[in-house]
Amino acid sequence: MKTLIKNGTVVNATGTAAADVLVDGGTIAAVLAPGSTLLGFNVEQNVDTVIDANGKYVIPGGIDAHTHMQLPFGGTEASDTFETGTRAAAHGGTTSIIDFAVQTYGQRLEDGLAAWHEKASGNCAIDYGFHQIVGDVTTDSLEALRRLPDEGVTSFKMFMAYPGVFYSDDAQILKAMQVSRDTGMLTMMHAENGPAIDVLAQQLVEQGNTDPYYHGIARAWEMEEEATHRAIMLAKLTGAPLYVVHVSAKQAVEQLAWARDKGQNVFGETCPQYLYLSLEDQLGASSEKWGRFEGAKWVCSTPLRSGEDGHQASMWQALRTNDLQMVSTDHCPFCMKDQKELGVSDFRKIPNGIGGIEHRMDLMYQGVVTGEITLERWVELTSTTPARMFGLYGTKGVIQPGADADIVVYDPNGHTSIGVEKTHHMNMDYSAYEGYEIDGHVDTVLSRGKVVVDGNQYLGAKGDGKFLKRGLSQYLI
Ligand code: DUC
Ligand code: ZN
Ligand code: ZN
Repeated sequence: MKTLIKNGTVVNATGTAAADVLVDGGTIAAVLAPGSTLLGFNVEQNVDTVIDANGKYVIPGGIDAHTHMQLPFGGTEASDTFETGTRAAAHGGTTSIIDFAVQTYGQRLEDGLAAWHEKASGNCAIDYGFHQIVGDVTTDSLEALRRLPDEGVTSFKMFMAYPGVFYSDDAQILKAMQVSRDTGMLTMMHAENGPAIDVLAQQLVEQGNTDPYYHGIARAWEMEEEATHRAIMLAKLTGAPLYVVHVSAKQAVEQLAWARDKGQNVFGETCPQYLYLSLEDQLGASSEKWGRFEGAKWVCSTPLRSGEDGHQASMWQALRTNDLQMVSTDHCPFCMKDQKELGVSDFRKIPNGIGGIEHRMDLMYQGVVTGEITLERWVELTSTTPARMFGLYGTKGVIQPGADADIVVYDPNGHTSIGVEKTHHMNMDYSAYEGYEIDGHVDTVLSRGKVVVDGNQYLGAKGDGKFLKRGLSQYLI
């Protein structure tokens, strides 16, 4: 099966050029100058399918390196399954995800990973890999961690937040980071001072401040800055490469930039919610239907930050200056009904998470339209760097011969209206980005050569996606 994507503008992280892309089976066979006779035959007459990308961008499929399908959390479970979540991802131009396999307290690490394989296998619309959450640091789990690169799991996440759930103390983090140093695995960190946050949250509730807004007050930026610094110092001491997830505070970015300027292998991601949404406008929102509980739609951790303090502008700037290297979603959807509602009288009981896997490519493209980032940087932040950071580059993250034919044809003259009654395939009863208008549109999506989305129509099938055995990070200095 051969496909020619002709007349398009190919955008890679390294540059943009008018080019035709020849796909043979699941891989890219050639990237040709328009009208090229290099192959010695009329390419168009020798393919099965032609996709005309005239006036459109041809980009490597998005890679969302931070998702939580079916995560048991906050007394419930994230509402997207691997089937619904990856289908929504495909609609939004994302062709690979890296989800977090969970080892819970008291569980063997291997069993946690096996459970995630069980959940995902045969259900995904697009390719998927795993990071490992280390929820119980023991001699056995550290030994098991050491063996994970052989299974294609080359990064693990620890939590400085959520005492009693996923939390690890500094001693446990230090021990795991020593494994990270020895193996080259990337340590991913949820950097918030959980024990201190929990005290602040309890005091707020005791004072009668139970609305979602106070989730953002309890999880103060000082607690993110402090934890980020502590993680950096532990990483420095041990020599572990560090990747801080869902960065939202400008002071945390300053910590990352400080460490990077000293040559340390320290990286960070942010998420669309920290670029577009704020403490005042979303966590503090009220509606006729939900009153002040409306803000529960945006309860996630790290929390949305104050627009008055300029955190959002600082995130955009850090994306331009490479103080932050990439954008993931932290896709962790919960419905308002029966899920977010658990915290109707106490913000601490609202399951933490926002769904956005379907909108990441569009929301980041809007940053190109508004002049926040360049076209090439859009591709770099959403596909190329995630591939390099997590050991997939060459196969993923680039339009070049030999790479997987994970390709998105994106129309800069198209339009996307985000809303739960409009563009919405995630298993949620609301949209965190309701009313957002995007000056672009995901037209066609190929996953390893197969057209899975064509003009809003889903043509894929569950089980199309295969497990990605990843190598070590290709981003280290
Ligand atoms: N933050 C969230 O908002 N949800 C899942 C886990 C996390 O760290
Ligand atoms: Zn986290
Ligand atoms: Zn997460």
